[in-house]
Amino acid sequence: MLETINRLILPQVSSTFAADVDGLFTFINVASAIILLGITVAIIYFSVKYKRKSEDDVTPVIRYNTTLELTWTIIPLILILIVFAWGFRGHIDMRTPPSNAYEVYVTANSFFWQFTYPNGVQTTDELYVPAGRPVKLIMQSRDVIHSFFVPDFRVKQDVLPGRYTTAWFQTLGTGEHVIFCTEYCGSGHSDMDGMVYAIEPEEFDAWLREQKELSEQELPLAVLGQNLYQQQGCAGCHSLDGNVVIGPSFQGLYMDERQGADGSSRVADEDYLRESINNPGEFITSGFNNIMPGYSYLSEDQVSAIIEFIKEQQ
Ligand code: HEC
Ligand SMILES: [Cu+2]
Repeated sequence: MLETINRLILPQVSSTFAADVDGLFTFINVASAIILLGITVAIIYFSVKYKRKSEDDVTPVIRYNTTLELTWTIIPLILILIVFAWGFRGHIDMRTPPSNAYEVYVTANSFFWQFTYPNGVQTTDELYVPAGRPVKLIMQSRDVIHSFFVPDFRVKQDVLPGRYTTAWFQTLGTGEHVIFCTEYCGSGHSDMDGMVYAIEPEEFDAWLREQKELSEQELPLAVLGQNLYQQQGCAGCHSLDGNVVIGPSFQGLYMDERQGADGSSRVADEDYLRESINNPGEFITSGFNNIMPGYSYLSEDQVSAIIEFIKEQQ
C-alpha cells in the first residue's frame, strides 16, 4: 500500500538512487504518522481518564519518572540515528560519482541550460545521456545562482557563478525526464526548464557523432546565426514573429529606430546590434528591463552570424 501511495505522490523512479531516497522519505513519513497517532490517542485517553470528577479531586504532584524519561529520549534518539545513518549513506553515494562516469559540462544562464559534451558538441535545454551509464555533470553559472533539478532522478544541486559544483546520476533505462531550475533566478525563472533524454548507448554515440559532423559543416552565416539564436537562449526572450516575450521581437528590428529608456534614440544598424549583444546594459530599449545577460564571450564571427540572422527577420 505504501508503494501505491508513493507512486501517487512522488515522481517516477528513474535513477539508481531514487528508490533509496523514497525509502527514507517513506520511513520518515510512517514514523511521524505513528508518533502523531500515538500522541493523539494518548491525549484523548488521558483527558477522559483524568477528567476532574468531583470538587476535591486533586492532581498528585509527580516530579520525575525515570522509565518515562528514558523511553521518550531513547526512542526518538534511535529514530534520529536511523534517519542520520540512512541519509548519510545516501548522501555519500550521491556525492561520489564513479570514476568511469561520462562527463558533461553544464552552464546555467538566465534563463536556459547549456550542455557541452566531451567532443565539443553543445546543446541547449536538452541533455542527451547514455541510458544505464553513470553521468557526471560539472556545472557552473554564467550569471546568478541557479539550481539543477531532475525530479525523476531525485537529483538537485545548486549551480553557482565562478565555481564548479557537480552532480551525477545513472538512469534505470531509456526515457525522457524534465529538468527544472529550483533557485529563483529572475523574471524568466519559471521558463528555465529542459529535458533529459536517456537513450541507448549506441544510439547516443551515433547522435554525438552526427551532432559533431553537423557543427563542423560550413554553414551560411545566417544559418549559423539561427543555430546560435537557439543555442544561446536568445529564443527564450526574443521572438521572430513580432510578439514580445521577455525582450523585443527580432521581427523588423534591423534598421528600425529604437527608443531608449533614457529618452535617446538609435537606429538598429549592425553596430547597434553588436553592442546590444555584447553589452546590453549600454542602451535599454524603452518599455523593457535591463535583464538581458551580456554575451561578450561570443566570438566576433558568432556575433556577425547572429546579426546576419537578425537582418533576415523583416
Ligand atoms: C533573459 C532574456 C534575454 C535573453 C536570453 C537575450 N535577450 Fe536580448 N534583450 C532582452 C531584453 C529584456 C532586451 C531589452 C532591454 C535592453 O535593451 O537591454 C533585449 C534587447 C536586445 C537587443 C536590442 C533590441 C532593441 O529593442 O533594440 C538585441 C539586438 C538583443 N537583445 C539580442 C539578443 C541576442 C542575439 C541574444 C542571444 C545571444 C539575446 N538578446 C538574449 C532579453 C534577453
Ligand atoms: Cu535559474
